[in-house]
Order: sequence, then structure tokens, then C-alpha cells
Amino acid sequence: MKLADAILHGEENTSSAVTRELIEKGVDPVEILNDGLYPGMEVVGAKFKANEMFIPEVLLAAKAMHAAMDVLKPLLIETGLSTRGTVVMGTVKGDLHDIGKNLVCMMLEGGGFSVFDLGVDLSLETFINEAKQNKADIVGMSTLLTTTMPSMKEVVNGIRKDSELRGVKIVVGGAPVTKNFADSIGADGYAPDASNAVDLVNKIVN
Ligand code: B1M
Repeated sequence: MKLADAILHGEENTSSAVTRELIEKGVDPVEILNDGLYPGMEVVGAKFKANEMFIPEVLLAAKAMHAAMDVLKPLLIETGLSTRGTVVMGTVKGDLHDIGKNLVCMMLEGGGFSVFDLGVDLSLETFINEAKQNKADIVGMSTLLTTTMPSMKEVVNGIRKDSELRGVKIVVGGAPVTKNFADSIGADGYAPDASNAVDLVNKIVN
């Protein structure tokens, strides 16, 4: 589909124009999402994983995806389409790095999840309150600093203790984070990069 290509090549104006054209032709917004937008972002994820696409190109693709999404969103809300799941995601307390976390949020959004990006330097209370308020299925945490890795454990423990958040899954990532570390703090999953994060969250919600 032309829309998938526009997203893959990061053509923001084309992606919104093609989306508008398809709507005018009477194509179902859900079909536009499933046959154009998601496949486009899937190829972006695969190419990023294979080192065939790099961060600046992925950011452009995400911009093109958002441009199409801006056109589709009001129509999708009307159809009452449910997403694949709700993720609240942020960088832990003491850490201001957000480039990787933003990429993960964008790829998850492109993968059909409803994503609440909470920002950076987040306290346990913020993760808990936002997870409740947004009825999260998944809480995602990012950190780039070894010194702030213990905050992840604190958030895992806090969420596990909260009876209202029973069933919420927790995923973690960021350069110093490893699978062993994720297991040691009791997280439900770890992903080394943004496209693996989409695979991981898909697996968890299924
Ligand atoms: Co900082 N910094 N920094 N920094 N910085 C690092 C991380 C560092 C490795 C540099 C170094 O010394 N070589 C080092 C950390 C050392 C350590 O702890 N081991 C470091 C340091 C020390 C610091 C300061 C303390 C420096 C100082 O002030 N003395 C300070 C800390 C401030 C704070 O946070 N409190 C600091 C500040 C900054 C800037 C503000 C200048 C800037 C951040 C800008 C921003 O984010 N808006 C910055 C930057 C840019 C970096 C480097 C150069 C690049 C990080 C980055 O964006 N990478 C970094 C060195 C490096 O990595 N080469 C460094 C690109 C990004 C796409 O990758 O974030 O790894 P990444 O995300 C990947 C994966 O990790 C994964 O997917 C992403 C995409 O594939 N992923 C997840 C990330 N989160 C995930 C969550 C998931 C799953 C996957 O959940 C499921």
C-alpha cells in the first residue's frame, strides 16, 4: 500500500495526504490502519532490527506515522476501535535520558498499542497513579544510567504490592539493562531495543 511506503520513507506530507485520499474514497479507517499504517511500521521495526535503518530514519518514519494517525484518530474513535493494549511508559527517577524511550513509545504506538508517555525522572507514585488512571495493561520503564537501575526495582516492588494493579505486566529496557537484571528485579520482560519491545509487549498481551 502507498501509505506503508510513505511511512517507511518518512514522508510525512504524503502519508497524511494518502490517508485523506483513502478516506475520501470510502476506505474503512480500520482497513487503513491494518493494511497501511501497521505494515509500514512493521517493516520499519524489522529494518531497524537488521541495522538497515537508523535512528534518524526511524524518527522520520514515526513522524509520518503520527501524521497519518492524526487524520485517522477521530474516525477510529467514532468506530470505537479498541487497541491491542494500553502501555504507560517512562524513564525512571533521577534519569533524564529520553531518546530511546521515545523511540520505544513510537514503535509501540505504530504496533497498535495505546501509549501514554509519562516523560522522564518519574517517581514510583507517578508510575502507580498513571497506571491506575489509564487502566494500563503494561508498565514500561527505561533507564540509561547504572545509578538509576535500582529505581526500576523500587517500581516493580511498589506495583506488585498494589492490589489495584494486580495483573499489570512490567517491561524494562535501556542500555545498561540486561535480561538477567530484569529477571532479578521480578520484571515480566526485557527488550534490548524498540522493535524487540513491540515483539515483547505483543507476546505478553497475547
Ligand atoms: Co548521558 N550518559 N548523561 N546524556 N548519554 C550516557 C547514557 C553514558 C553511557 C555516556 C558515557 O559516559 N559513555 C553515561 C551513562 C554511564 C552509566 O551510567 N553507565 C551518561 C551519563 C553519565 C550522563 C550524565 C550523568 C552526564 C553528566 O552530567 N555528568 C547526565 C545524566 C543526566 C540525568 O539523566 N540525570 C547525562 C546527560 C545526557 C544528556 C542530557 C546530555 C543527553 C540526553 C538527552 C536526552 O535523552 N534527551 C545524553 C546522551 C544523549 C547520552 C548518550 C550519548 C546517548 C544516549 C541515547 O540517546 N542513545 C549516552 C552514550 C551512548 O549511549 N552512546 C549517554 C540513543 C538511544 C536510541 O539509545 O537510549 O540506549 P538508548 O535506547 C535504545 C535501547 O536502550 C532500548 O531501545 C532504544 C532504541 O532501540 N530501550 C528500551 C531504551 N529504553 C527502553 C525501554 C524498554 C525497552 C527498550 O522498555 C521495555
